[in-house]
Amino acid sequence: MTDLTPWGLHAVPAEQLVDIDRLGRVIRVDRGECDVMTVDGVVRVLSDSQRAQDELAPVTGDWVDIGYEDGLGDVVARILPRRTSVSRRDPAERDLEQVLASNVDLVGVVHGLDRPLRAGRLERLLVIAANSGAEPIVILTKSDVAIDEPIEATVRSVARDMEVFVTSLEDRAGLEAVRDAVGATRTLALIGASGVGKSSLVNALVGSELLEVGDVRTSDAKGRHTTTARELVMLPADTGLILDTPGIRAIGLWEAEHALDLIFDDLVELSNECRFRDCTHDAEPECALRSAVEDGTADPLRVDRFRSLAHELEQQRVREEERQRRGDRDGGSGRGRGRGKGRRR
Ligand SMILES: Nc1nc2c(ncn2[C@@H]2O[C@H](COP(=O)(O)OP(=O)(O)O)[C@@H](O)[C@H]2O)c(=O)[nH]1
Ligand SMILES: [Mg+2]
Ligand SMILES: [Zn+2]
Repeated sequence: MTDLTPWGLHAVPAEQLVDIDRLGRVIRVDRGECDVMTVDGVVRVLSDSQRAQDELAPVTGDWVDIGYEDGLGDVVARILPRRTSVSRRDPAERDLEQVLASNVDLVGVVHGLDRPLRAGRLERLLVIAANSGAEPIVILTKSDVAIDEPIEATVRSVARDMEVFVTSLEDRAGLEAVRDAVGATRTLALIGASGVGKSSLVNALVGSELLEVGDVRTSDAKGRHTTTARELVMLPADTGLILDTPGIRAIGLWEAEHALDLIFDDLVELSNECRFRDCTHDAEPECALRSAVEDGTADPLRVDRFRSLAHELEQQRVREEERQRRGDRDGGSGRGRGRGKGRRR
């Protein structure tokens, strides 16, 4: 019997566990099938989203109820409500959410110190991390081959009061600290570009070459990468769980207004002093953000990035409202392509 407690079971509210037939946590998702950790060990389960669930496809980290269907075998019958979910805008479809991982406690935004860091990219990843409902942290890898740029200072200016870990696999620096931050029964999801060292970090923490490392990347006909799955792995001696994700290039935000406020709380606070409540900090008179830029107390680039992210989310909201109005008119017809991949809220 596998004890599901180290897999994070205690975080599932008891009332969600009534009427469950076979409980398990999704530890890996492949096309149409997934691996689910259950009391009987890992079970391979069919997860054809189109068939099983119209709107909700299982993602790594989900708690699910496994059912059985004649001719199909084990299937994902139901996905329990997600406590947290890391999601972005689907890169293939502008107005669809794509969930990358669920029920995680920490989201580590990973960057390699061997390459330059664009503050705007880090900000986007942090907004995605914070928007999940989990705690965002930053992990800077490869300190042994760090380039001569003030990356940590940039990270500080963007991540401000978040925890920042600096690691190197060369001398295992920082690894214990990351492991301690995860903690037993908790899940850390890693997100970041390809090649920054996410899978190597997991392997180093696990103590074996469990995950594939290096710039291995193949594409299917549609040009998406399909190599690395999102995988949930247990650290030795039940000291926590890590969820590795393939490198993400496109980091479109999805309904992340609240997280934007968290990452830019200083600017949000300042904007309360703008004359207009709906100030876009563009050409309006008596704009507190523009004044702060003019008198040198706010970073003009950071203010620009804040404005453009806020604008992106606003546009998305407008489109969503329009779609809902249209949907109401045609009586809610029109199933979207690829809808099973995410969830429209
Ligand atoms: N020098 C050095 N190389 C590292 C370190 N961590 C990862 N790498 C290398 O970075 C490359 C990409 O690592 P990988 O884990 O596949 O990155 P991922 O795409 O984020 O999963 C591999 O060649 C690793 O060996 C480190 O701490 N120091
Ligand atoms: Mg990897
Ligand atoms: Zn303003």
